[in-house]
Amino acid sequence: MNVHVLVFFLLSFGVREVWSHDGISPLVQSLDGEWNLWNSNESISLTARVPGCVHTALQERGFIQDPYFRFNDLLYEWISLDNWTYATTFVVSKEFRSKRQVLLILDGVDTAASVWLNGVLVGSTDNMFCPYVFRVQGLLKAANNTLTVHILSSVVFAAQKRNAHTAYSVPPECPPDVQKGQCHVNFIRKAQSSFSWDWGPSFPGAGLWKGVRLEAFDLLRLVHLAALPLYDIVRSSWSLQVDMLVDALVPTSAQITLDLPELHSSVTFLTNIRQGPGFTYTFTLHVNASSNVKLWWPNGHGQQTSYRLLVTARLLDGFALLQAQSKVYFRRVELVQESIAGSSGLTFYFRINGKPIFLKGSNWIPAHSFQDRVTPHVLEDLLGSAAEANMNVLRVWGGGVYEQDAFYEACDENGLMVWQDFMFACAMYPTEDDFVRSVREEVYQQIWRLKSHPSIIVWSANNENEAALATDWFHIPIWKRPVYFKDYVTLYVDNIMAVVKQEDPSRPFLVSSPTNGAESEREGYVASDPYDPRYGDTHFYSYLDDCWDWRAFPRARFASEYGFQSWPSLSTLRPVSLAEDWSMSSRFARHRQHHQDGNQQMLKQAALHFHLPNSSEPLANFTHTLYLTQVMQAQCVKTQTEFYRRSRSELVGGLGNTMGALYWQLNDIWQAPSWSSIEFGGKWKMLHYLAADFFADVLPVAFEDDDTLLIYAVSDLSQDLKLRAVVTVYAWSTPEPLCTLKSDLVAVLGGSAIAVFKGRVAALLAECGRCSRFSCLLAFRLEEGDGTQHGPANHHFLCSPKDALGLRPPNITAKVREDETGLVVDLQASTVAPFVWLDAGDIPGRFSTNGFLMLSRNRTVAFRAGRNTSVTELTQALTVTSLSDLYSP
Ligand code: BMA
Repeated sequence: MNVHVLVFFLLSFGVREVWSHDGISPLVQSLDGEWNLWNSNESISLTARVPGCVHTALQERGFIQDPYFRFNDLLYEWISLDNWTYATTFVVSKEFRSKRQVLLILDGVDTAASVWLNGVLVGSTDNMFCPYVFRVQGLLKAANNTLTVHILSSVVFAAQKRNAHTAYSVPPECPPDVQKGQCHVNFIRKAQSSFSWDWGPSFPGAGLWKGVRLEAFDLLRLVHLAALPLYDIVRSSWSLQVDMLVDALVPTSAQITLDLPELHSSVTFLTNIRQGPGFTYTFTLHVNASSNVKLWWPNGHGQQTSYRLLVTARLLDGFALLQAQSKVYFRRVELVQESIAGSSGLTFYFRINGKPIFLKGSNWIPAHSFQDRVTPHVLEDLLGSAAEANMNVLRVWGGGVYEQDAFYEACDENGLMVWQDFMFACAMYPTEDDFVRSVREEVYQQIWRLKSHPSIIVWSANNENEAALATDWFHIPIWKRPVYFKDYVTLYVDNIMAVVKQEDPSRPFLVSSPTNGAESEREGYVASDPYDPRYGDTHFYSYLDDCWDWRAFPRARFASEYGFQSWPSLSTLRPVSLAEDWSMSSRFARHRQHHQDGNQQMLKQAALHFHLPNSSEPLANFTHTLYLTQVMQAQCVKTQTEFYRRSRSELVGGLGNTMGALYWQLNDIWQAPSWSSIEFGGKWKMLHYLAADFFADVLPVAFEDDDTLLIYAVSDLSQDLKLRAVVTVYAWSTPEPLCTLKSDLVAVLGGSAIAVFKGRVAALLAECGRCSRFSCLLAFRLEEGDGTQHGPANHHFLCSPKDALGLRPPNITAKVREDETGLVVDLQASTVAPFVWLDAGDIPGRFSTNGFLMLSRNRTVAFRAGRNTSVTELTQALTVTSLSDLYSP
């Protein structure tokens, strides 16, 4: 080697900036920006942003309206049936072309495409989740270089692949009609929900959804830098495993130095870098024993301290080859599956830094059909909302996309653990060589991109495919089943698991969700009943059983999916609808509902406890119905989540020791009814406000067992407390309490749930004088001996609100004013008001509390606006609804 080349890289978790040091070393030329775009017969030709997609370009240039408006998903089906070509022209400097190697890198192509540089086919793509790197040295000229990407219709491509698969069918062929989607999405490595889902439209997008660039270098390129923290239990010491993936043009001897300046730890290795594009190197840096390593903790359990890792590589004579920097965190993760005394199953819980953690959170789906619209603001808002609601985990569900780097960075910083699925959902998949090869590359690339993130605590290979196979969703005749079982093991075990274990042994791996975990593995990776509550995680949905009755729920070890639908508010629907759409019987209301019988199920579930709205005024009737679906959803998910949380320390008939509650689903992809707790656009539904309470560190939970009322104290704290329940009886007819009872103080150990109050309902009511199940309700809270309250106040209805005696319209008045904290709303009510709901219309923002039971005549609620607003504007926009407002006398 005769050239002393200075190669400088700055790396920070996948977001890589590279700069030229002296004009001769690795050069990067971004090809992002404005490209030309046309369809197959060139009847449409326009300019389009890269990164971006065809739909966004067409909308920005006025060829189409908002794809989300009314029925446009149907109207614009032609876009995904056509082929599209992206092209750009660019100059390349002499210096750039003189480098020994030049790479053309496309970080994300959606999906099946051929890539041409100056008329030469440089390669093809078939996987949205893989970056593509082509070696193009020699193909570039000084000016007028043209890069052309021909993208095939994903719908047509998937159908071709399906038709070529003649030996046996790979179900499902098509989504159910109610989803109005496209067929054969399991044959294309693309966001599976883009062909439609039960909460989302069919927009099989096309485009260059991530960046495009050229990189030129003479000697070597650092493709990936990853760091994994390792803990030595015997010595109680930390070290860092540093993995590097290097593309080297010539063999090189180098000195690699790893440095953690804040921890006064550093080490240098002499290593031989081999020639080739994909060799990996692993080094270990022991952290100085005298340094105090601060750990990464989940939200609610501690800080998320990060450190800087500096990596330099030098030639033996001291010249710098490479310099990189990365954020690193220290945390341990274990998935504990052990036998339990008194149960035939196994535990299933996560231990972080040695501490068992109850996982509280939700499931994440793609935040938009068109990923270029998922801006940093959208991510911050959604992830901030999750953390604010006291969540500590999100599951990145397997029917969407591996999220962008900014998503995982924000999760690291917010202490949000990530259960990361691989992108396979609700289907069988082919296992032909080319498909498996592409999947292996996808898994490899994603693992390397993501493995440094402490937030990711588990890899999970698919969503519900074990269950689909075991419980025969697709009606596969018995004699044909062995093929599908074999394919299942081939894809998820022999390939995906094999790559994961090779590239990242630092985390637990699950083959599916739901799964029985270790028990599924024992049964050959497909358990006879993957929903068995004694093992692993469980998904549970039941829309018509009474959700106020906790007996309806499985006492699972870990509930990773459960939920109920609701409608978003009118302010969210308004921009994509017309006044004629605003009724439950409209074509629009039916069109946006992608779950079979979803609208009826919501009303039936609501009708179990509430009268349905009866306003003769159609718009009021519609908005009241939207509101009521949110009340129903919030109450159902609250009841179910409280059941899981109070089950953490208990075994009943061998079931329980529940250690996770992730409801389905956090966010929305468009404006439609769904299971989400946050509407498209970021507005919190009632459920999300309630989640902030039912996920609180310390939570009082009440339930009835026969006629006995029990109040549990649930604590996720580390320290022990002594708490008692304070129960107050109210009549529906008046906000003045009738009487208050206090239990004895009970020791509530950190990380446990325990009964603090137990008493017969009849006796409790009798003590309060003239009170019945129908005329009274209970409010309760937890306090220490000195009266200090822990956790939020909670309440328990003794009858359905539809049967409540004395519940009258509360005539709530609201007055907006400004104080030193910002805008606040003073509420006044004449009587008890359930489910008080403040809606700021189009003004983005959050109330300090919402959807609450108002048990006093006055209450002040703060409003944190998402943009500049005023007392006048909020006064005009604000509506306040409570349950009694739904019913005209
Ligand atoms: C589960 C999820 C999703 C689906 C949801 C609601 O099955 O994994 O596939 O959207 O339920 O039906």
